[in-house]
Amino acid sequence: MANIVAIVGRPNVGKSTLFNRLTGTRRAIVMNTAGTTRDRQYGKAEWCGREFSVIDTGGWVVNSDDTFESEINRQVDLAIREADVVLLVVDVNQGVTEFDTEVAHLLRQAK
Ligand SMILES: Nc1nc2c(ncn2[C@@H]2O[C@H](COP(=O)(O)OP(=O)(O)OP(=O)(O)O)[C@@H](O)[C@H]2O)c(=O)[nH]1
Ligand SMILES: [Mg+2]
Repeated sequence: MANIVAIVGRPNVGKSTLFNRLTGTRRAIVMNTAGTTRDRQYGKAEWCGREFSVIDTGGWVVNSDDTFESEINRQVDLAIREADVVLLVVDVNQGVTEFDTEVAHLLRQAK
């Protein structure tokens, strides 16, 4: 797979909604509950005449002790390593929160 875009961000900001829009599908489950997406999911997208692969990921939880959340973080980490582009999604209504800032910090470390 080439041209991979990973959609990353804290829980419940609209990552799966964006995945569905980009892939023209309803494969990703969208719900107003944080932690809906768990496994990463791959799809094909075309935007402005360019084709690429897109990965939906679960919401990144900073410094979590919860086993489920740590496993989701591990999945996000795999997607980041694989991706050519990482797209950080934030909720425009809430603005940039401290969790967004921490996720951004982790992404910068991933170079
Ligand atoms: N108003 C508005 N609501 C949105 C938008 N995008 C997503 N939502 C809503 O926000 C909620 C969360 O959307 P998801 O796409 O499931 O969010 P997510 O980031 O994938 O969530 P997790 O998988 O739990 O991390 C749902 O109720 C969506 O309908 C948007 O652009 N505008
Ligand atoms: Mg989701």
